[in-house]
Amino acid sequence: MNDTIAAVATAYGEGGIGIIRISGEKSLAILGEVFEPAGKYAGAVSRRMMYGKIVDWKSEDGQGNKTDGAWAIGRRETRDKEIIDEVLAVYMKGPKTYTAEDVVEINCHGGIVPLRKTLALVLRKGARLAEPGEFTKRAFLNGRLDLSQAEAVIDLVKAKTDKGFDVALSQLEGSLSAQIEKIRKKLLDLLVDITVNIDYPDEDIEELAYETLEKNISSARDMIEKLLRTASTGRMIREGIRIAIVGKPNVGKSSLMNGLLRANRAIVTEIPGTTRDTIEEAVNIRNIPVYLIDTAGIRETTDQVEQIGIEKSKEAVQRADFVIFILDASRALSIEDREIATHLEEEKTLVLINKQDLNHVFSLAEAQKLISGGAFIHTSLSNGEGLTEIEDFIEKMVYGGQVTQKDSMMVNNVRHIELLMQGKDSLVDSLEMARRREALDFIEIDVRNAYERLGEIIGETVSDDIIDEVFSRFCLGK
Ligand SMILES: Nc1nc2c(ncn2[C@@H]2O[C@H](COP(=O)(O)OP(=O)(O)OP(=O)(O)O)[C@@H](O)[C@H]2O)c(=O)[nH]1
Ligand SMILES: [Mg+2]
Repeated sequence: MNDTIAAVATAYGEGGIGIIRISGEKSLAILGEVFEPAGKYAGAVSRRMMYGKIVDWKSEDGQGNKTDGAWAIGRRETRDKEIIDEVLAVYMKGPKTYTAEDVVEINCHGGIVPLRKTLALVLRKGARLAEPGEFTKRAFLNGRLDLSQAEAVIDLVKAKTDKGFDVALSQLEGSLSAQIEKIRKKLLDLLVDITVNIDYPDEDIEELAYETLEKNISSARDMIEKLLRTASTGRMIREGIRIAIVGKPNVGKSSLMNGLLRANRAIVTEIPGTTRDTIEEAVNIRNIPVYLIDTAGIRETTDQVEQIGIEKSKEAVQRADFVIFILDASRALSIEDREIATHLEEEKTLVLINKQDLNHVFSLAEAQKLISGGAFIHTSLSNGEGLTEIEDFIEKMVYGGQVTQKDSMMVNNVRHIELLMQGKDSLVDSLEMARRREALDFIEIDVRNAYERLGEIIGETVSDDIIDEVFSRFCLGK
């Protein structure tokens, strides 16, 4: 923690500018070693941008050895130097910085070579190459962010949709932390009550104590449940959902794929068996990242290539979060339709009765016999009819009707969900014990456990391994 770290903070590649970030005690000193300001200069002022050059001094000491020039800032040097880049540099004094340490940022010309050269020089002057996420980790270790906020930083960077970004931003601003703190405060009060009662068992307050205990435990449990209810939506917004499109050949699967993508991605022909391999494409549907998987039509076949494609279709169904099953209204329901239906879970399936523009040869009731619980939409995909209803349906399914779209407070991180569930389980156990009027010592153990699990979310009671694990998911320079 005491050393000074540096990394390229911008994306690798060519760009208008590229930024080297340095954080730690030696930041300013290192800047002084590598930066030569243009014009008159009186010393670095915090948060003031300076124009100048990155230079590698080539001077010699009395013994003829090359030495590095110290403190170029403020002194016009006449010694030999190699100019590395022309830059804008800024020094930001801690603790009101990203890492809560002294930070320097050097805006170089964006490009792999200038950045690499400047970084190499900065490292030679005493900085160490930062690990992925180390800047944010320092912000956490220095108490500027809690762990859930630090995790929100990764989500912010990796957000795939506006909605995912909103959720991450709200979490970074501390919305989740505030909820967790509220529940923990409640549990802490509970623990104090329990301790008082354990310590003074003679007082005649036992019965009352149990009643209040029950009330408080269940209220804390309700608060956790409320957070957990936002979880599946939150996770889908963050990670996206995989939707497999299945059906027998020629029903219009690839037409749906193209319709939702608003592009001719998959080949559509009147020949059954056109799609032979699964095709995956990402699309943003109402701000939800969706991975669409178009599959080969499932049927009995002796064609080896088609058979492999069909195996992959079946796999796609297994791996999908949701399935769109297409029927062709103009052809009778067949063994193939029935066979496919048996592999689908009704609550995870949307059935499209496609080709509405042609003659219908079976009724909705007949289709419902195939897969009773599923939702049905009538479509005419070659004309783009029904696409809006399908998108409405996906949106409704993801938001589940519980969370309004504007509400950005959602739990979306698997680690947080797991800890909330563990916390809830402990509270359920302790509630049971309170109802059975068991000894307070036992109840205390579970309440304390819940308190600690919630603490892990914000990083108050968390082991180093978990911290390392969390930050290892960051990119370099963040
Ligand atoms: N009349 C009519 N034709 C449609 C409709 N939807 C798709 N088709 C036609 O049906 C044929 C098959 O469409 P595809 O989208 O290729 O069907 P698929 O399910 O991907 O077929 P495979 O890849 O062979 O499994 C094409 O000629 C489409 O133009 C529709 O709503 N009405
Ligand atoms: Mg197809």
